[in-house]
Amino acid sequence: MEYVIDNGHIIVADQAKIDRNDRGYHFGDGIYEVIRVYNGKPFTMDMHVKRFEESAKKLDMVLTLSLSKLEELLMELVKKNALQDGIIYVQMTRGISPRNHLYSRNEKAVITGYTQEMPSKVELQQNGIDVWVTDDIRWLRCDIKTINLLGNVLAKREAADHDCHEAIQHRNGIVTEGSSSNLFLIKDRILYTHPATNLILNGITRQVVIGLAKELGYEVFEEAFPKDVIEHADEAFITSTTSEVTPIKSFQGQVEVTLEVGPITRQLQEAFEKEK
Ligand code: PSZ
Repeated sequence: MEYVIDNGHIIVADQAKIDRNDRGYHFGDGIYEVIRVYNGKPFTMDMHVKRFEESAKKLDMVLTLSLSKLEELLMELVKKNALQDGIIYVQMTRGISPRNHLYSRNEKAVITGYTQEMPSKVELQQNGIDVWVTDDIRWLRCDIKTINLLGNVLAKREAADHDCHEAIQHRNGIVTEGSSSNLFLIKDRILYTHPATNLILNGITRQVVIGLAKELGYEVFEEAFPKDVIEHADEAFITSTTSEVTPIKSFQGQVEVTLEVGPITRQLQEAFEKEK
């Protein structure tokens, strides 16, 4: 039997109901997190729930349960679904009310969630992916993990239409991030990635990988760079909860570069494997 979180409670999946007046449907008015589970154990759950709370605050929403209660609830769901290797998805919408742009601060937030088996993408991590370079058309609060992801989904579709696995976005020539991942370049043994500003989501995997790189003795420059410098990179990879550390073997579209999967990317993949 599959269980889900419905309005903050764990119930049988078939019995879950979504209200058609949920503000998530009307406006994409909500937030989410995706948390990786390895061997039945959530990975960096504390960082994810903290970011969930921060996303809520930035959208003038209030979490209706404490972070420790939320962690307990998610752990209970993992156990009930006997999830071994996969993800937990959790989201909170602002509430249920007839369509109206103006929200009230008395809305009762709706927390839903589910789990899904998902093994690591070993083949992609071994061979690398092709990425499509395109304009970043998103709003100016990409630091918030909102369910409103139109810019991201259009970029992902555009990438797939060019047989690429991920879109790498740039804003006026400055590279920001992937449609659902963060980007790292390596040049002369130094790692470069966009700083954690309002223009990117500060990925949990990004933060873990920056920590691991520093522990391994590498310098990490959290600096914005123009898309033209991609041509001079020695190595490149993306990070995310589901892709972990995935090498890039080519950039296509507005930048055309072919890359080998390099030794530092491999070293970081190994370090990440140990961290799991
Ligand atoms: O399963 C999926 O489709 C997932 S799991 C994580 C994401 C998608 N996306 C995370 C993400 C993102 O959406 C953007 C715009 N930038 C960076 C990331 C990476 O964040 P973490 O490392 O926290 O998953």
